Amino acid sequence: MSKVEQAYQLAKDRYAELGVDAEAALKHLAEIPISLHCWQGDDVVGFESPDRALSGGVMATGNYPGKARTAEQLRADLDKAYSLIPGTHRLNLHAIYLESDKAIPRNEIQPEHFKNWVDWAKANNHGIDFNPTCFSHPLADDGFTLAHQDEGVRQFWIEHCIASRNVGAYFGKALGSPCITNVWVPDGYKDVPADKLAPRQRLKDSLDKVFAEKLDKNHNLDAVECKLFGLGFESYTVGSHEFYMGYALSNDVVLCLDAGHFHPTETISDKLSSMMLYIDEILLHVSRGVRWDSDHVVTLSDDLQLIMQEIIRGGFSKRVHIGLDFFDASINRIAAWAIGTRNAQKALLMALLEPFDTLKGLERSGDYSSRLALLEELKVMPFAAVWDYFCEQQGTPVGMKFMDEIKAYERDVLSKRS
Ligand code: RNT
Ligand code: ZN
Repeated sequence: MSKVEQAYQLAKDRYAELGVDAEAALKHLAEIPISLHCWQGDDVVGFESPDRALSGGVMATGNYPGKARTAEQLRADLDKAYSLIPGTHRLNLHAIYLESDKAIPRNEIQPEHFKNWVDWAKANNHGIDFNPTCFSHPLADDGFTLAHQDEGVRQFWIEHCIASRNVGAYFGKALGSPCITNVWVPDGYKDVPADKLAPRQRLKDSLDKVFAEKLDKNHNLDAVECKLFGLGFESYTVGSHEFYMGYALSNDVVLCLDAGHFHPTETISDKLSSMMLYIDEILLHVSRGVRWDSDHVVTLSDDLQLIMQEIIRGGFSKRVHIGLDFFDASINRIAAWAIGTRNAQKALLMALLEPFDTLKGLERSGDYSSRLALLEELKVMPFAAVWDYFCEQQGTPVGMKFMDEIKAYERDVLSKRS
């Protein structure tokens, strides 16, 4: 028996004393896919027009060497990342990650431009999720897309979103797992607008046109993502939380909640138990806001633990889809994926190892002192031994060993890229 397994056996007994089945927790954890966002691998550049600057109120800062510049490189980097993350996971693609010999206008993207991604996903057992790219484009330069005043510009973005849904349906059909196609638009103003209503009316009208054709939900699931602010869009965002919550509920689409898109003390974890009473499915963009930025690498914070607790306590692991959304160009990009994803899984495992019935019992009987005591004791239970065992069981590196692999890949592959 390996040292890792010995430690696990001891930890398993400790959890059993609390009435928690560690074996069952690991089985459940292995069944929860996390959708890795392709855009961490190249600072949200894509392959459509590599010289185009990132816009839309998001920003990747840093200049760490070795970023992926071709789809082959990005897939190789993703393969490396997945090999360091226990379990089987999905990929979240953006429209600008298409592959084509000639320039394709965004409103003309087709499934064929994503064929290589499908072949790769099939070979690696990944489902794919998708996003229209309504930023980093001349027709988005004034900060408006689906809510633009100009009907022609609006129409262009409507067509792009429709084309993206069709690509999503192609992914879902080809891979036998529904693709969540998530619409996020940056639209908003730097300074306080006079008319907050008209852009929202236009966005609503555009979305109605985007979603007019019903697609088979076994292939494509539509989602919409709200935001409070963006860099340069500090005063007003058309697609606010209330806007999209209302839209998702009245139009039967998935609501996407990004952890970095709310006021600093407002948490998405607290929204789940409310929203899940009214909506079928939710998509999460697990992220970490730091001051103006909504996209730092996910750490094992209280915030993250609360999100995963709410998913597990509520029994929502099939109805809440977990995606990641961060982009840090100041550290090794594969390390960013591995660290962030492993943290999301650690938080899930912690939640799966909770004696939730006991906690509920204490609460019902009004024993809040014991509730607090137990919650705090849980933080020092031998969780790490269970996590290490999961990594070993799944054939992925235990502890800091994943960084050794990243360093070797950096030396052998990344450092040779110009
Ligand atoms: C932006 C949104 C959105 C993007 C990606 C690239 O604030 O979070 O999800 O990060 O689509
Ligand atoms: Zn997001």
